[in-house]
Amino acid sequence: MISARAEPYEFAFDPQKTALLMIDFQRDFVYPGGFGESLGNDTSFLLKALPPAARVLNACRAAGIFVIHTREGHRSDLSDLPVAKYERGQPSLHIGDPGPMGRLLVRGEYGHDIVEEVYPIDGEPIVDKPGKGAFYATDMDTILKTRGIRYLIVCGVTTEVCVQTSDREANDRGYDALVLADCVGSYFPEFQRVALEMIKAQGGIFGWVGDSSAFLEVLGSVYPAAAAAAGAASGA
Ligand code: TIU
Repeated sequence: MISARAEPYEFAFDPQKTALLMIDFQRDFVYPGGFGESLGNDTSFLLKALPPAARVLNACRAAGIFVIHTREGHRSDLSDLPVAKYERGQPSLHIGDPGPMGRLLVRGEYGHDIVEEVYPIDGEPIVDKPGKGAFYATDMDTILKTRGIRYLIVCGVTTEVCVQTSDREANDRGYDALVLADCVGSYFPEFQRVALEMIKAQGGIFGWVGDSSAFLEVLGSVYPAAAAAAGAASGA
């Protein structure tokens, strides 16, 4: 077991039983012209999570930590899209409507896919999910349990929506999860702050909150290749 500085106290984990969970780093949320912007959001707020998340991703790959990615989206016939989700917010553009990056939040479209900086490589499962949570209507739990995973390192967007929903789901399923504050992003700075507060309050009611530097420090001390990979990703 090794441990990373975190709140409300050190996050102890066994790297062999740990997965890096990369949540919804899709063009639809991160870039203008996608689903996120159609909801009235300024997507530029999410961009700053990408460089630290890429460093963590590269370090975990070098350390041999299991990596799993998620994407929120729907079948092209929208048969898994609840009417409630379709209608919510009375947006000018709905899920499934055409946009500059293809049909909004539809699987197989350019906007639905993951951005280049953190794109999956061979051997890293991608879990397509119809909802906000990574465990709802997916085989996420089966994949993690099959690998003997107990600990999760969490990066992704957005902090108070898909990241926190997934973190709560993971908590109820018996995982210990560390959310890296600089590797998650929200359209709302205030929600970023309070979403992270909620996780670590009450002795870590849903889990732990740390940051990429503390995590990379401990990983690099045990796996020198991880330190080199993180440095290479940052251009250091
Ligand atoms: N709207 C918003 O903040 N997020 C989402 O709709 N999905 C995810 O967080 N991935």
